[in-house]
Parts: sequence; C-alpha cells; structure tokens
Amino acid sequence: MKTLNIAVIEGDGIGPEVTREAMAAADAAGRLCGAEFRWTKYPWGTDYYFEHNRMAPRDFLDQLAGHDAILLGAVGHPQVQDHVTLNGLLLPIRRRFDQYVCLRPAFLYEGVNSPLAGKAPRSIDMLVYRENTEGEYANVGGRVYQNSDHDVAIQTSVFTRRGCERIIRAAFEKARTRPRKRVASITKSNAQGYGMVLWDECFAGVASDFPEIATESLLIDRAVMEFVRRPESFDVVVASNLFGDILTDLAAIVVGSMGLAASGNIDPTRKSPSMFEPVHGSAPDITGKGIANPLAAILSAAMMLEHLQLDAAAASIHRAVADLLRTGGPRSPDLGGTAKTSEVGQSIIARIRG
Ligand code: GGG
Repeated sequence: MKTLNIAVIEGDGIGPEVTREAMAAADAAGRLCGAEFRWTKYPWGTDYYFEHNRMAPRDFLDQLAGHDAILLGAVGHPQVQDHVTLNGLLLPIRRRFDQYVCLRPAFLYEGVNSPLAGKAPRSIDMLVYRENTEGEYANVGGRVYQNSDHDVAIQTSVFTRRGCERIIRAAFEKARTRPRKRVASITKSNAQGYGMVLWDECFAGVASDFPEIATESLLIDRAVMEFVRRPESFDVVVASNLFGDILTDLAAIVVGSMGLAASGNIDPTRKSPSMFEPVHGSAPDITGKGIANPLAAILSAAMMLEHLQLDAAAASIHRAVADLLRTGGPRSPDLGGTAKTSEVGQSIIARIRG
C-alpha cells in the first residue's frame, strides 16, 4: 500500500463540510488502486485569526513543505476583510511553493442545465490556465496619508517574461494533448500597455513553437461576451491572475454551478506540494446548514489524485460524479435539489465502490 501525506486546511465557513466529503471520496478511490492517505489537519483560517491576529502560525509554510499535496476548503469570514484572509494564507502558499499554474476546468455535465438556452451536454468543455504567482495579485504597492482626504493607494501589477512564458507554455502543452488543439489568450493590452503587452508578446513567441495549435487573443471585455455567446468554442484558455479568477467564476456558472468548479494550484516541477481547492469561497450564508455542494471539493480531490499519478483513482471519482449527475442522483440546492452535503458525498462513495 502506497501512503501519501496530505496537509488539510479545511478553513472557514463551508470549508470543513465539503472537505470532509472530499477526503472520504479520495480514501475510497485511493483504496481501489492501493493508495492510502495520511491526512494532517491544520486548524488555520479565521478562527485562528480571531485568537492570534494572524491566519496561521509564522512557520506555516515550513509546516506544509514536507507534504505530498495540500487540500484546502475555503477561506473568508464576514467580519474579516477578504484581503487579510487571502494574503494571510492562500497567496503566500501559492507563491512560496511556486504553484504557478492555476488549473480550472469548466465542463457541462449531462444532467446539469446551463443557464444559457439550448446547450447540449458536454458541449462546453474548457480548461482555464490562470497565472498564479504574479500579475495583479503580486501584492506590490502601498498606502500613504491613510484615513485622510489625501489617502493614496498604489497597487502595482507585476508581469515578467519568465512568469508569462511559463504559464502560456503550460497551456499550449496541454492543448497539444486535447482533440481541439486551441488556445485563447485573454488580456486588456489596449489599456494595460506595459504588462499585458509583454504578455501578448510572450503569447506570440510561445505560439510559434506550437504551429499545430490554433490561437486567438481576446480583450477581457470581449472575452466575457464570448464566454456567454459561444462558450463551446473555447478549449484551453490562458489568462492573468485576476482575469483568470473572474473568468472561471463566469465559466462555472455557465456550466451550471459554482458547486461544480474545481481547481488545482500546481507546481509543475513537483519540487513543492501543489494545492487543490474548490473555486468557491466560504459561503457564510449557508454555513452549518449541511446543504453545501461537495462536488467541487470532491472534483478538486480528483485533480489531486491525478497530480499524484493515481490516475485510476481520479478516474473513478470523475465517473462517479458524471454518473450521479446523469442519473438524477441526490443533488444539493444549487443544482435544484434538496439533498444534504453528506447524502451527495455518500452517493459518490457508493458509486466509486461500484
Ligand atoms: N476555496 C478557495 C477560497 O476560499 N477562495 C477564496 C478566494 O477569495 N479566492 C480568491 C482566489 O482564488 O484568488
């Protein structure tokens, strides 16, 4: 039996509720291919913040470093500003472990309705490559004359040739393995005339190494329109940190629910642990009601298994999710059902076990 050490940060709000189901699904799937998981839970997030005035202990990155992967639930609390929760936990993890690929699939499952009319099952199938270590999330800037009439805030985006080229290249390499072989790059380089012009130059340069891949470059304002008008036409999409984040919420809703949106923050070199988390946040409005959709967390666990090269285990989760949705299995209220989080989770496990 192969044992993998996974750090678990359940975090805030519905984080613990959905992460519980994701761990159970991974345990069931792992057993199928001779793998087991040693889960180490770290109680970090806003409860920790209320006690210690920080989201995690000073050495939290060192504590995480030795694990094979990190599974995260959600962070955020209505009484704590979101920049505190994000900068205190999530972003330092992404940067320290150089998780420069944020991979976010959006797939229209059979049995799930898109809010857009007339979309056939499986007709929308895109993979967004979000740059994950720099760009608009670089956290460079400052404040002066705070809380006065002269209050000044400077927020700088950071785009580097290395940072742009490596995420764009990762997107092209993936596109090469997919049937449609298309990459769309999304910027706002007409208005962001330094960083995003560099991005466009890098895109053109990397594209020339992949002549078999069809490309398009869209400005973000046109891209949001086309995500609604012709979502089927997108295959692999590559975008900056901020644009990738916004576009993947849109893509998640176009394929039916935030409750199905999984993500991986990946260090492709495998030198450091990668982190897997549902795209959704802590959802304080439904916390404790037991009705959160666990499928985004479960699908994130499947991405983790794939990254850990447990392909058969990952495939068993993907099959279980597709089967549950296709056959009208229990579904949570975001998908029009009445099932509890635990019912959905148990139904997935029953399907994994066959
Ligand atoms: N499940 C992840 C989570 O809680 N995310 C909160 C968030 O605000 N994320 C923003 C981001 O991924 O950039």
